[in-house]
Amino acid sequence: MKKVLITAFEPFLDVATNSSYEALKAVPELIDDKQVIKEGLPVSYRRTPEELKQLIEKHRPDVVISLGQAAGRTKVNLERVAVNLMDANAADNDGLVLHDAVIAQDGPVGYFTKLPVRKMYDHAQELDLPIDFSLSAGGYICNLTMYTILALCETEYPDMIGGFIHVPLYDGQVEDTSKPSLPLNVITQCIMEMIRCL
Ligand code: PCA
Repeated sequence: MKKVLITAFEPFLDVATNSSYEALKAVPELIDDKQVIKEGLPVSYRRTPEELKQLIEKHRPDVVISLGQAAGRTKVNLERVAVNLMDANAADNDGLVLHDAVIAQDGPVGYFTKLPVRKMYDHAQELDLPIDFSLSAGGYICNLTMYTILALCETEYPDMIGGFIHVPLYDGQVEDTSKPSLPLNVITQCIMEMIRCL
């Protein structure tokens, strides 16, 4: 049976919940022939990479996908690339703000995901699910997490593949209904169908 580690983040900034975490809660632990292991991650430049490494070491998954919340996005986004950069105006949950900082001094400028994102996208189109590609996971903790996963796949775990999926806010999180959001169960369904493609 294929082992799939899925992580989601704790809340950050001024939103009391994190849509990635809320959506992941409802994902079953068995999808077809895949065992789904669900874990939470902090929103911290300093702590997140180490916690992620420990989770991978503990579970030894075949696939690792991290989920993160992206306010302002209208669809679930399959991230294609992680870049070697930490740069965001927002502070992390430890109060740290970083600009123009590299993740890995001697690391490559970026990594492409090896997740079957085209297959995932086509599957989503067939089911009429709100899913699209994205060429940037930003410069904050989500990009750092994706870069950390892909660096581990490249170096220590050559048989593992991984990537990152950004999800919009869910309906209950936005008071101003002109701001983009999706029903929470639709976000959960998107995640489940993406796991089915592995
Ligand atoms: N989203 C942030 C970090 C945690 C999360 O859920 C991001 O897009 O970087």
